[in-house]
Amino acid sequence: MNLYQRFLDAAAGHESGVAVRAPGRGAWTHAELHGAVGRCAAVLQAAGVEPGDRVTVQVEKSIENLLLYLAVLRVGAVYMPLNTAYTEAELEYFIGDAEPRLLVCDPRRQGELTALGERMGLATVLTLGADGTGTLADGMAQTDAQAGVCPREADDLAAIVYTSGTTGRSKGAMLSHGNLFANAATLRDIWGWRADDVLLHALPIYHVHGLFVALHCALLEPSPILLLPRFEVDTVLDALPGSTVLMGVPTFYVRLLADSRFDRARCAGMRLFISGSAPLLPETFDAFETRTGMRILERYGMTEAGMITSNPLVGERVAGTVGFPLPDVEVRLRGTEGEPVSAGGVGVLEIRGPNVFSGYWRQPERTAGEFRDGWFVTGDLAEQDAEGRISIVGRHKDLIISGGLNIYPREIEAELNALPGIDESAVIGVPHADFGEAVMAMVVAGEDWPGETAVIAALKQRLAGFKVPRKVVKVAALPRNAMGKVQKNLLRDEHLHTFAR
Ligand code: MLC
Ligand code: AMP
Repeated sequence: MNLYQRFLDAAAGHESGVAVRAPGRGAWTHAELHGAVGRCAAVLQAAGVEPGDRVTVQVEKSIENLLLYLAVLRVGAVYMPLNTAYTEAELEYFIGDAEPRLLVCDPRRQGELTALGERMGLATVLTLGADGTGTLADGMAQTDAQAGVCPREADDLAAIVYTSGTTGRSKGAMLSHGNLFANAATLRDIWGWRADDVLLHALPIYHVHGLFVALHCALLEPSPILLLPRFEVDTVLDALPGSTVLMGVPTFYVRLLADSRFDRARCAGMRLFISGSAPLLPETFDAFETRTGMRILERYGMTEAGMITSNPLVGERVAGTVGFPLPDVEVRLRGTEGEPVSAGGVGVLEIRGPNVFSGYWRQPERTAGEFRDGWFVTGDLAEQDAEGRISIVGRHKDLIISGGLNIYPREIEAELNALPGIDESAVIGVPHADFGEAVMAMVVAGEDWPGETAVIAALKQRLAGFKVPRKVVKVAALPRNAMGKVQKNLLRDEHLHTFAR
């Protein structure tokens, strides 16, 4: 039941077919990819990695990154990807929490992170560069050994992916081999994956969207992956004619539409554009259809469960809705006290299914707090129409989604409140043309506060750039309700047009 074995089985008989291509790195056949995975797995074992050990990975996207992920699965260890934008302070938290056996980082951060590792009692730090350099790559070049595939049960952990969640600090969602395989097989089927599909892959592979949703479909079919290092309009426009499927966050589609070269002719070979991770505006959906003659397929999911709902491959894709629950996922809507919601009403979406994670790493109480009678409480507010279509209409959780990346206001407020001169703060998301939402902060501060520019600079030292507020406004007081709770909705209304959409 090792998920990797499923990929290996899928590749059997296709050894000489292309598994993955990347600009400047040529094409790798399935035989080459899995041979390299076997060698990488041997290097991991030589570094002391055993089944169940966490392997923390913060490297640039590359074919090597892909094979490292597969090698971690192969040896039965637990893959723990981290956003490349995370600062040392952020890494310190993740490493302290997950206690990995091994950290793999970019060669450029070797000095800084080896020192961090030593301070934290982390056994080994290896490096891996996007150009195939680094100590891990050196190890692979020096070995012919192939580590075997470690047998795993469906419930055994395959990955821990940190997510901001609804309360407290970031927590590690524990995903099993069974969770990941169930979701991948369902998506391959409902999206009609084909052996002649070419996946245009421009998402980062440190989050579930790019790592699991996109890659697993292509690895299970199997079908070729064009692995781009990141989303860039020019590169994606060039790659579209040779591709058939693109998965992206709404910002991808907004940026493509802003370029007049993006047109019907360029999309002639494409069969599917999929959007998710953040709400796709109906105007983007409509503009896309007008320009290309195709309708974006919007789906909805989250780290803890992979994909949950999807618009249909065949049938009506409705703008502003996220479609139907996946065939093996049950959904229900509940009021905040757990009471059922009347037909057509809005409620918190709760879900159950083989894709749903088992809990947060070493956080049984927080896990218990996010399940109700065996159902996972997503924190998203939804409604369901008579046909069963789901629309996400809001969030019960205090969360900002910017360019498909989740930002947890309380984390930023804590950093702001720790700065000299700042008494208290409120962080909100406001509409933004490119990112969907952008981060903005209100601070209550004395005359001696260092000013907006210095505050932003100080936050950049501590937090990944995408979390840093684009604007910091000094206010006399924060609006509060009778319970003393900050009324963020009032702040959002007041600043709705700060970054006009
Ligand atoms: C980068 N920046 C962002 C940002 N991404 N700011 C806000 N929101 C973002 N998403 C900032 C950087 O800090 C930097 O700021 C500046 O923008 C330029 O950085 P960049 O790396 O060159 O940005 P760019 O390449 O334009 O990236 C934008 C993007 C990228 C939208 C292409 O963020 C992206 O690929 N997002 C996808 C995220 C994703 O995979 N989400 C799925 C999560 S899983 P400065 O100040 O340093 O210059 C999930 C479940 C599900 O949600 O349902 O899928
Ligand atoms: P993450 O925790 O990064 O996995 O993000 C999951 C959250 O992204 C969900 O709980 C939703 O709030 C949001 N999300 C994902 N897909 C969509 C979508 N299609 N529409 C609206 N929100 C979405």
